[in-house]
Amino acid sequence: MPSMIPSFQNGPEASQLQAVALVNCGGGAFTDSEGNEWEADGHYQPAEPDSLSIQTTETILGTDDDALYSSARMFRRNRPGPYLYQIPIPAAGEYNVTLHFAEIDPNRAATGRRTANVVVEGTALESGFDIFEAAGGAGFTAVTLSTTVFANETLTVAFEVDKFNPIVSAIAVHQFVPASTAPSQGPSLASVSLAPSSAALSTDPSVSPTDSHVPSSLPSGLGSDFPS
Ligand SMILES: [Ca+2]
Repeated sequence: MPSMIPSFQNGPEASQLQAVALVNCGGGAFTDSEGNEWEADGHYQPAEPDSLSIQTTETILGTDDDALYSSARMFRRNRPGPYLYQIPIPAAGEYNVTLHFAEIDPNRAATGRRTANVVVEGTALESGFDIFEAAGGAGFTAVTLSTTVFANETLTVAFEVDKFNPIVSAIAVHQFVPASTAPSQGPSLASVSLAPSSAALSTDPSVSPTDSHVPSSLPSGLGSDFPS
């Protein structure tokens, strides 16, 4: 895959992020506005119908890539877990993981109506993560969480039920590549907010430095309901 994020500083030496896996949870393969190629949903458990793909036709705010967020994998809380993505990676090492979310069910478009613990490689990234709240109190709005973890063979993202059914819109896994050996050309993945100067980084004091929220502010209209 061509994805590169130029000029990312990883400690004293410059490095770049190269896509290892870009998964469009709940949706099909597509190429985003930056030319990154996302694969169709996969690597998840439990299989359908214990988890479901949900979709909306509403516009998604806070992104140029509505298609990434207008579909989501929904894990049904009353079906057997655990609720996981297990994504193959090429080698043991450090990986950047960015999880993409948007609340696309209008019945969940209020604070506290859908919360989940988000666990990456066994470490809690967020407890009681509330997509709607993270988006500044807005549905149909793109939000991301990012972290860097060490992983070997597979990278596991787990969703633990807190309130209602966990959902996730997309998962991006990037590896760090020294700038001196990285390809010099390639589109950036604009939705991954890693640049220290990014104005999109959250100022929420409850968010740890390894996380980033990218909220927008406008609510949206009605959509369809989804099964539980
Ligand atoms: Ca999706």
